[in-house]
Amino acid sequence: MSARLRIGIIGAGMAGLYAAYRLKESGYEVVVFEKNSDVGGTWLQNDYPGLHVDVITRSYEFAEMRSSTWSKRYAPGVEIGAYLKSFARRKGLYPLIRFGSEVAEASWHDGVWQIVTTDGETHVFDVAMVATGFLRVPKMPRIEGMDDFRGTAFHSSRWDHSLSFTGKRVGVIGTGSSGIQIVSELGKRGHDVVHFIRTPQWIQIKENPSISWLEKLLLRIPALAKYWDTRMARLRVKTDGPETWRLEPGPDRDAANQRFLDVLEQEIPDPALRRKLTPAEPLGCKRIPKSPDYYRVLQRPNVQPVFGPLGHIEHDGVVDGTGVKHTLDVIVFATGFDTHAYMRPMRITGANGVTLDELWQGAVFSYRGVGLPQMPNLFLLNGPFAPINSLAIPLCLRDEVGYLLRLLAVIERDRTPIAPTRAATDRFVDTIREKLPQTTYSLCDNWYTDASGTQVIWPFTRAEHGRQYDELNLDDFETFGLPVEALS
Ligand code: N01
Repeated sequence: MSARLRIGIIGAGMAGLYAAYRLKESGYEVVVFEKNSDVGGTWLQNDYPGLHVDVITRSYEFAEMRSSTWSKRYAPGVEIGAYLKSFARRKGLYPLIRFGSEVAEASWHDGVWQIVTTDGETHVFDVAMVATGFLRVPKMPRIEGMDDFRGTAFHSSRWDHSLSFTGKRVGVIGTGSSGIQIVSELGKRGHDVVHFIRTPQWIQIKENPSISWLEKLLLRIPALAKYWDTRMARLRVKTDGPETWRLEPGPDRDAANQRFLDVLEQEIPDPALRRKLTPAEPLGCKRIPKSPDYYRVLQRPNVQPVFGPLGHIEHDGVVDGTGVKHTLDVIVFATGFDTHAYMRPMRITGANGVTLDELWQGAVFSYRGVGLPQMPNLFLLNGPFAPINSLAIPLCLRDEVGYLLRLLAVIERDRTPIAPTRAATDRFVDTIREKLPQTTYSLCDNWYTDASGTQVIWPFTRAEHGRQYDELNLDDFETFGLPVEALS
């Protein structure tokens, strides 16, 4: 182990950048591996038309670099991308990052992590930190005939910007946040759009006003910015209800349900269409897409909703489940991500040759979202059971990285690698599994659901997420002895 820990971070998205910044500030030796040519991760790869962040953007910033220049309450994706680049530049992170450097494998040998990139280079670290995210690997469905399609087809996170949509008929498959935003934008631009809706989703209609020049001025003054943020937080509770409605049944959940039904009634005058757009699944079991205008756009003459499962795909279009053919020039697969890939397909091998795939056979899990048994000195950010639905990512990272910094100080002080024990990890996972059935997340299959049928999500409050890290709980960890030569 070197005098100051050498730490290899995998990924330069929001998590990797934030960790790199905090670790660098603490004097650690940091190298970041990033397969893309710039920072941003999800916000670099997703750049479809209409992309906006769906949390109030002032709560989507790092506390260490506040911004007063967002154009809208829910800022366009391009502004988030620019913010992350600016964070990396202003915090001096670019020199730490090896771009175009994809990690193929990481293995624990003789008390260090060996990180091997796809170009065959090997790098050695005391600690590995995996910040690869969970919305990274596109999920493409297998639909009969899809390879015969002669138009242009792509996943929402691989947008073909060379394509002109003028005069083209576009089919969008999927009603998650991506599909809703894409259909709204293309529809508003007047394109001919067919939206394939296999399962209607609950959609929150939220206006997205511009932030005026006066507000931007106020946001430069910390006391006034604090007032603005408090006002927004209150507004959020008013429109979204208290965070606990998802976590336990009761009147708040019933009230939320009624609010959504009222909005459907207001937005969709045609009862037949309203019936088709009213979800059968319980509110909140899937992550709720937000949009100022999706329902209104869907009722425009240039936008056609098609309900039910797809039939098959032919060379010039999609045949729906009732046998009707929809002739198309373009198909956008807004079909989501393999959210449980996490650091895979990287090959990760921990102590005694145990691999990540062996550890996660059947189900993904973690210790407090950040650690794994048998993986000494390997830490995850936004790992399994992180509060990815309820807490804005920067706030989640503040909790996680704060805890990891304290753990790293112990590792450096004692010069001993550590990993959570299997027993402590099982206790943590059991607490989560016990609580999940009360939450809305457990009420349907969604992208949190793993192969064993468990929703991999934080089922407690935001405050409890922070509080779980109050104590280091070193008893939950075991040490991994260094080889004799490393001790000399
Ligand atoms: O993906 P999803 P997403 N035939 O998994 C449908 C974040 N995000 O990319 O419900 C027909 O939610 C599937 O249908 P069904 C956010 O966390 C954030 O939209 O399985 N349809 C579903 O409708 C979000 O939750 C932002 O019946 C098929 C859709 O594809 C997460 O990313 C913006 C199908 C997948 O929905 C993922 O959202 C965008 C098939 N064979 C995303 N296969 C912002 O904050 C799948 N579907 C900006």
